[in-house]
Amino acid sequence: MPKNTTTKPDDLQVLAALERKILWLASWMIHNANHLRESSDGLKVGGHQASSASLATIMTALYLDVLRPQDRVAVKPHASPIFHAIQYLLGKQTRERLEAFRGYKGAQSYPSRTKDADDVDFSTGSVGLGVAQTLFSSLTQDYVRAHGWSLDRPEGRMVALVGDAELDEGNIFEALLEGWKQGLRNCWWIIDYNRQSLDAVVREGLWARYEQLFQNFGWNVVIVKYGSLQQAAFKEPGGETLRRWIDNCPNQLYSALVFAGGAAWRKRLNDEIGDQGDVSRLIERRSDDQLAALMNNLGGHDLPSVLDAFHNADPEKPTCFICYTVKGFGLPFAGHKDNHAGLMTPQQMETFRQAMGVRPGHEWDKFEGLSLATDQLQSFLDRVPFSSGGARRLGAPTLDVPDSLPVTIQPVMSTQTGFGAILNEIGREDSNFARHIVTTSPDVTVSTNLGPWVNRRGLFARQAMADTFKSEHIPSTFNWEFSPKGQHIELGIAEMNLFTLLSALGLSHTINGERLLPIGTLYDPFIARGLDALNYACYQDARFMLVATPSGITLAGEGGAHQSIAEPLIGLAQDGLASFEPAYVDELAAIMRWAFSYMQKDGDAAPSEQNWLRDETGGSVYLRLSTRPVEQIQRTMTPELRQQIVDGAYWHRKPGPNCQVLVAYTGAVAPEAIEAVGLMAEDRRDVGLLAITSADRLNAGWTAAQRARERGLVHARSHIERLLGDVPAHCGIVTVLDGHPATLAWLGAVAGHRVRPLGVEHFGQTGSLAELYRHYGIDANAIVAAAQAVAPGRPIRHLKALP
Ligand SMILES: Cc1ncc(C[n+]2csc(CCOP(=O)(O)OP(=O)(O)O)c2C)c(N)n1
Ligand SMILES: [Mg+2]
Repeated sequence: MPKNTTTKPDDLQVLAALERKILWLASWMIHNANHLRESSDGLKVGGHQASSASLATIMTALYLDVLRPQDRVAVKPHASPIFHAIQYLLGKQTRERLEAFRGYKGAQSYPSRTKDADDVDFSTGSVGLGVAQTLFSSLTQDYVRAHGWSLDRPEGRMVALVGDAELDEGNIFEALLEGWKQGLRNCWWIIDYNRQSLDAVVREGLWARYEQLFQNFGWNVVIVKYGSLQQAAFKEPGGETLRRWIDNCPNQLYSALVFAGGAAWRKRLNDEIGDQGDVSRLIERRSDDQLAALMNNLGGHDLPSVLDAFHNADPEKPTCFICYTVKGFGLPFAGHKDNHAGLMTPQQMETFRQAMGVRPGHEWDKFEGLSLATDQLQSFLDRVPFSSGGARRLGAPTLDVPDSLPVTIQPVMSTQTGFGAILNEIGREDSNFARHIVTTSPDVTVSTNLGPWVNRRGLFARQAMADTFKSEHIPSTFNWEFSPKGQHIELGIAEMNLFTLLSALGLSHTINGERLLPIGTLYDPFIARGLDALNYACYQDARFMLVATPSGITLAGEGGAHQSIAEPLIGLAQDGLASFEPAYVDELAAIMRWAFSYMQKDGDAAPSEQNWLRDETGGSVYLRLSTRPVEQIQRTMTPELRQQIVDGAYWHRKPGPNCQVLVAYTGAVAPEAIEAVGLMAEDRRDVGLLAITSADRLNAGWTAAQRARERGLVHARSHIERLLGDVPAHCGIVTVLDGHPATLAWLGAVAGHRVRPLGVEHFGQTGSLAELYRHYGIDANAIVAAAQAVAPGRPIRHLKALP
């Protein structure tokens, strides 16, 4: 039920004073940063000043009155200065960082969980993603509580401050649909309806589309259009005429008049509704300044209006607030369509400083220029509920991971089948570890082999839903029963939602104080579909396991639309994501075992001397798996082998001292690599076979070790440097994977060997596996031909002519 809390008049007065202060500090911060930049590299700060001002009132109301410690907020990227200014007033941000806004180690241009020091809840920057993150965080909170965790903490509201142009991002609508399916609650999206984007003024009447749209998805929509001055004026004789005029005024014209000021308002209003008796008198009673104040008094700049709207929201329903605002409100370029990158000139800033009563040299003083007593202001800030709850970053104990993940290895098996089997085994257990795993998939649960796990652990929904096929006794392989205890969250197809949900689940330890071990599955090529959301999740340091399968042209019959090429390069380059592509199921089990522990790490220990990787800092993990059945190796998993698999490579066949050529392979093309080595054994000496389980980790260790040596640690050696250390300089290397050849091409630079990288560079097509491997040049014959080219010698007898 609505709380109907109202804010006391004294507090309103303080809030109004602090709102002015916040706008001042934010504007000063940007002005200051601009001078800093201009003097160094001439770059101007863009996008912040006008965009921030638009949200000053709303954010003052939220942070200083409405929000509670358990609430979490995604702030529109360009409102970052307002956020930092508020944190400064609350004692959570330093003056030094504000002075260095946008500078080295200063407050960040866009709020950042990982780079800012003042408790950003959700990073923003790529518009649309922070908005969806709040929705999935609310679902995550429900998941955690439904499982009986974090019940000693009050439920938080997940709040997004959304730019109106931000709503053009499709991922927001994908999230909306998912929110409806999952029974979203405790979620607020506050739209800063300033009717301006970066370039210009937005289309007319968008608010009505938003209203219908949100209502269709089960949201409450609250329109905060008129401020209290306007509401009072509408009650005066002629007020209704004025309201109609405001309602019919096009966005562009309203913005232009806001910019032009009181005299322009008067002329326009008189021209259009002037000779209508009462309304003329309503206009005449006001000076130019008063008229401008009235016309600019949109709901989003009126503390009583926004406070009233926020305090009366119903937590059981998601709520969208459409708050009318003016971009650049309170600043000289308010409303101007070109104001996005607008900056106040030194003269304008000087006028603003005087109007704010700020003395030169006192620009950063917290209460400078405010007429209320310092004690009153400080004691108000000390009582602000939002900052009364101690540390905002929560923690959760590390979950014990079993020493090994058991799995029955069939003689011939794919890594995808292995993944399903490993999870199925985990699903049998009633351990704390197993209980904290949560899986999710965008409508590819069954085809990525999560089915057996889901059969054991059930699907999650806040309300139980039976599997009708089961209750009707119709045989089915899969048990599709939903309950609050289920451990699989089934998503619609949108991959953006998968990554945003993983981002939310993967931050549960710090947001909800309960750690989850999220695993998301999808087809490898569709990583590209959600790539920005994946990048966003990593940037926030969310922790999850991404299992991408099937992958590559190995998926022969499916054709080019389903065959991934570039994803191994994404795995190599994506920060915060350790990527693996195992060939065998015992490798996969070793990697997953390590990954569950890596996902939980949060230390700052120095890199390990064994691989030069910073494993103690932890991160997320990407497993690129395949549906290709591969003959498995019968072997005992020794601790040494396990470590090498995790470090990224091991000798499948160690080369002899006179090795002329070695083949380095990754993933499901292992049989081709093995076959090729066999074919050339008679004609090249000591051929080696290097199994690469993680090009990413090998590469990262290699660059880190080089940097360490450059800093003077002369003995630093990475794993790949050790492996290739004894390989003679004249030895050629053929690398091969079912993905872009550049993934492994760098291996030649490690110790100066000549490399011929094989892989897939062009869109695939349908065909049999043998046909496609031959066509794209990653079959055994192509490997042999490449070996002959990089390691000349007598002709390799088994080599056939290439197609
Ligand atoms: C994904 C993405 N595309 C483009 C941008 C560049 N950009 C930053 S703000 C903005 C427009 C913002 O308009 P709105 O959301 O209405 O906020 P306002 O500036 O009006 O406050 C754009 C296009 C971005 N940050 N992220
Ligand atoms: Mg806008």
